[in-house]
Amino acid sequence: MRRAGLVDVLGAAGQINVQGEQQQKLDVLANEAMKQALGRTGRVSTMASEEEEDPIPGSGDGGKYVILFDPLDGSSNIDVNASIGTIFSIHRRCSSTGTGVLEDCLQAGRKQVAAGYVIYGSSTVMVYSAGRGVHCFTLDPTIGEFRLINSNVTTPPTGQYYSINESNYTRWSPGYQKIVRSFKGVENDGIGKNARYIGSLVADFHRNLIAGGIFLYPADTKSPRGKLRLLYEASPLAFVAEQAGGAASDGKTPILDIEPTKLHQRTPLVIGARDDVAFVERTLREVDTASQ
Ligand code: P6P
Repeated sequence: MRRAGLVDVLGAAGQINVQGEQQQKLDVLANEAMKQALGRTGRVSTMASEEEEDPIPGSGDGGKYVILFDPLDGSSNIDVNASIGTIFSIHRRCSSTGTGVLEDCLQAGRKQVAAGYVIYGSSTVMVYSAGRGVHCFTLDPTIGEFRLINSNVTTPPTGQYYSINESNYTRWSPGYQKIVRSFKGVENDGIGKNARYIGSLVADFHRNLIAGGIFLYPADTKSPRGKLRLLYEASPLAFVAEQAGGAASDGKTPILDIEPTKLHQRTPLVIGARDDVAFVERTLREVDTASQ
């Protein structure tokens, strides 16, 4: 990415991934890099990637762990040099033998042993939690190592930002329309939040984690199950959000409590400041459930 444009890694790879999306060259490169790096550890029995239909066999029976990842999220932003990221979710295997086992991948987010992301922005920052707080590291290119810059990161209970693609407004439920009017200050005497939307989940999530905010990608008439994927986008970020004192739900149920049934299943996502997430859930109950 740092040399995109100088070497031939920009633009489309000319193939469609399992999601039906145009794969970017860097998507393919990032996916191969993740598989090679993780496969060599000898600790991973099974991997799953946004870029591949089926689970990927890891390093044989010795692997205790399962890793699910989105190798390069937000790749539509690559050619315009906006921040993009890698998201990862780590579980203990539940199968006793074999590799590439689907049941190992279909575990609820509450069972993650660790999760996090790397954001490729003005600096390369890795954020993760292993269940004891959230910790941030910055890559020091002079030594090629990640250095701890912030431990036990917490996110403000009420955020100053809201992040949502407002061009979908007409496709939302009345509840989400009311929520966004409230965030804009239309519903309560002009007291609202600042809108910030990069269109790259990791970048929007990271800003809200650090500065305080809420990200929403509701289900709508075009994406009735939402757009974002549960296992390697919503679930790992929900793990980080909860560890930082935030919250994440599909508008009703905590993301970490959703029992997955398909590897690439999608979910609505409301994530960030816990009081804002609670406000969204309350409003949806009052407006949408009441009107059903
Ligand atoms: P929209 C990027 O393609 C992505 O998967 C996420 O990184 C991002 O939050 C979302 O899609 C943006 O979607 O529909 O607003 O362009």
